[in-house]
Amino acid sequence: MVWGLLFHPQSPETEAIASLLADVLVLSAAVFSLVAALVVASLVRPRRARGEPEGRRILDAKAARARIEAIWTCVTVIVLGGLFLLTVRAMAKIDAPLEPGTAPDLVVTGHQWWWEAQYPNGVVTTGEIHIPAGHRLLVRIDSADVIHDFWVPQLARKMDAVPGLDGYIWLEANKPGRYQGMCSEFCGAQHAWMHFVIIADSEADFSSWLKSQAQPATQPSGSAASEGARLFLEKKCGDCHAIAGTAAKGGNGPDLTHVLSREFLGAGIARNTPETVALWLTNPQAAKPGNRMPDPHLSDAEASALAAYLGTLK
Ligand code: HEC
Ligand SMILES: [Cu+2]
Repeated sequence: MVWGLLFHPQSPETEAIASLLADVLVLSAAVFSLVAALVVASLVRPRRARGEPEGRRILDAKAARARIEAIWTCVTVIVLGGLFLLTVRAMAKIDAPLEPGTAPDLVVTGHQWWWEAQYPNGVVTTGEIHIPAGHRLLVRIDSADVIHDFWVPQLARKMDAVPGLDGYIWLEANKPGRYQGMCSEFCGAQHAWMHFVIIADSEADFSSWLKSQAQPATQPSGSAASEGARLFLEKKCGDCHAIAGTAAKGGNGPDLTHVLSREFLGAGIARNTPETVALWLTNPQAAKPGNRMPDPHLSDAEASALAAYLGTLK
């Protein structure tokens, strides 16, 4: 039906949101139609036209006034009470506990301008967040700097990412697939390029993904890549970026341990290709204007050594 063309809820939580919206629209349409019909009827056929005496105004008749007031008060209370119950029922399905007793299955942190996800086994990823389809995960939403808002329209309600304040949501996908997410609270220059994608995998795919992401980076073998690994530390890339298994432990930029396994760079602004990686190294401000990575001022040789090293980080 038309509804399906407009919205594609893909989790029990968003199905509850969509059906609440449908209920509210139907109820509002019914009230609107009733009121509109009464107004039109009284305009089209006033009493005089119906051959009835020009009755006294209702407000003059005390008893009639009391009855009508009672009716419209009751109707309003019933309608609003119904909406209240529907809303509370939907909230009970949608909202995660404010202070859950168990540890979250996933911690997602908003940064200017990219999202980081941490799994309980220590895996950290950026922008492409895998989950097992059909499982309801408790997700803690956090911020490293300003207020962001985590939103995957097909899967979950919105949740603000407020520094120092934990927000919890349920995140779940009925079936495997890719679900686009974005930051939904203006947070600075590149707010519009703060995308992420939830990748719901089958159980087997998810556990093999998690296993491969848990591997530390392998020592590069080729001479260019080894030189790149050395430069990564020398050029202070490691102050902002972490690469598991090396001395690079920075947290101000995306974890690069498995950067090659990701499809996008810069929170969705570009596909992850050798060309875009090269641009990111030689002119990060051209790759994503205003982003928090300063130009590292590399020579061509240094940039290609670093690119060779990053090319080993599967
Ligand atoms: C001051 C902190 C800082 C330093 C130093 C820094 N970066 Fe970055 N880098 C960032 C931030 C922040 C981003 C993400 C920007 C965004 O998407 O908004 C980034 C993004 C990247 C990306 C794209 C990754 C992705 O998943 O989008 C690569 C590759 C990268 N940096 C490599 C390097 C290398 C190599 C060096 C050293 C020459 C370096 N960075 C130095 C902060 C830094
Ligand atoms: Cu934001």
